[in-house]
Amino acid sequence: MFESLSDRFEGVFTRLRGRGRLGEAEVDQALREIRVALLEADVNFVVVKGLVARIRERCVGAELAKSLSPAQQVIKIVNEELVGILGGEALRITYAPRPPTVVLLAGLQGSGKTTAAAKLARWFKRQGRNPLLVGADLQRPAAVEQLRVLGARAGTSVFSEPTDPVTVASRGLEEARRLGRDVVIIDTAGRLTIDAELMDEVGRISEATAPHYTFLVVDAMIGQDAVTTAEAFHATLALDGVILTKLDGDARGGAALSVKEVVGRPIAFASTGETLGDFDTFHPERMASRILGMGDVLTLIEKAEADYDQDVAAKATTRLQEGKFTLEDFLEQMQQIKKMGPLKGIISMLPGVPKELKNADIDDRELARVEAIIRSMTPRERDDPAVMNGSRRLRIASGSGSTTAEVSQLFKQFKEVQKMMRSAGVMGGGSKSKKRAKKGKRGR
Ligand SMILES: Nc1nc2c(ncn2[C@@H]2O[C@H](COP(=O)(O)OP(=O)(O)O)[C@@H](O)[C@H]2O)c(=O)[nH]1
Ligand SMILES: [Mg+2]
Repeated sequence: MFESLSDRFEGVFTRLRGRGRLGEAEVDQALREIRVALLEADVNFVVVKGLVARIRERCVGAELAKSLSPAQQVIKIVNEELVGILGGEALRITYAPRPPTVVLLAGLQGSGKTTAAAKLARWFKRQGRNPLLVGADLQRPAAVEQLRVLGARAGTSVFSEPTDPVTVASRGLEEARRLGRDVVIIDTAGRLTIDAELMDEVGRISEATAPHYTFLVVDAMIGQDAVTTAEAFHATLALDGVILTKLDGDARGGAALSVKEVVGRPIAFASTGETLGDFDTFHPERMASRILGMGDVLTLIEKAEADYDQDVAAKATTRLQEGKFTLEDFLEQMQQIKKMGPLKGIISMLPGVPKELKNADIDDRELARVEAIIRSMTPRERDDPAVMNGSRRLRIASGSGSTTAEVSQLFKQFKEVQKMMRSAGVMGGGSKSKKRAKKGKRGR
């Protein structure tokens, strides 16, 4: 998703950086390239036209700040405008004073409604809520069963009955009140294309349940059609937002960049995979910086904050500063990183990482191998690699199922890391007095 667009932007910005001052001709050239890149990414052409016009106006206008280089200024402006068309700020869910808060999902068949319903249930649970799923797709017998399976995975029960969709939805609300559930998520039937019958059914469900949030579930892969679909549903349902699914696919991304601008409703949630956890509120500013190749640093920081044990981190920092960072600490750090998910996912979010590395086959087993080697060492060996010798190496190698060469390699790499940290001034490599002087300054 967005890869080709990112590549194009990167090219534009690299060329801009190569120039000192930017005259109108350079800006024009860059804007032409940006326009083509957006159209190729399948962004609605009305959206492209407006966007490029606004960027031009601001680039040519008087707002160029002195502190930034011309290229930086263009990037900044493009970034801000991208954030704008993506919806500005992330949507905040507010809860009905009198529960339950009702969420209605609508959309075409296969757009990902049922999956999104279960993902939403999981998401609400993580917000401390207690949702109930309602299966109002009675078109196919398997639809409710699918919701039950996914609901069970999210740890949420499902209400449904073989009556009719409107009755199921209304009864679902009653059931939620009876059970004391504070959120109700209604999954509805879809069709392959928009038709009157579908609109009528979902319209009547909406009337009967008066949802607080009506979300249209849109498959990002359908590109331009996303906009027409959204317009049609919005006409009947007064949407509150869009849930964009399958952002993990190789879609060109145009849908994401068009929906808000054309329909006037924000993207509320984004779904990025088949498992229930691949789902979160949509953050325009993060998406924009990802498109501009700045990496999704914010997401990474949040992930790190959620998964990283602050005490372990603080301890590691102290150990580094004291110059005592050992293989034992290294192992602890590795455990922390592992909690954040597969390495490939983490690397893909980092800015400035070369494409070759992002696409490289990063093997988490490599991490596991390093871990096995460290685990086969005695505490003394972990603390002071200087005690290592041939027989110890042999013992560690056979204990961890690796070769002595791999064991030596690990020690070599660890020494490199230590050296790097020392030269970067992280580790206390300097004399004691210097360190004390520094501490004194910090203290006072
Ligand atoms: N890769 C990927 N697949 C998804 C995503 N969301 C849904 N799917 C898949 O898309 C298919 C249709 O989803 P479903 O929820 O049944 O769509 P519905 O007909 O709108 O209820 C299923 O195979 C889902 O597993 C997503 O974000 N990423
Ligand atoms: Mg479904």
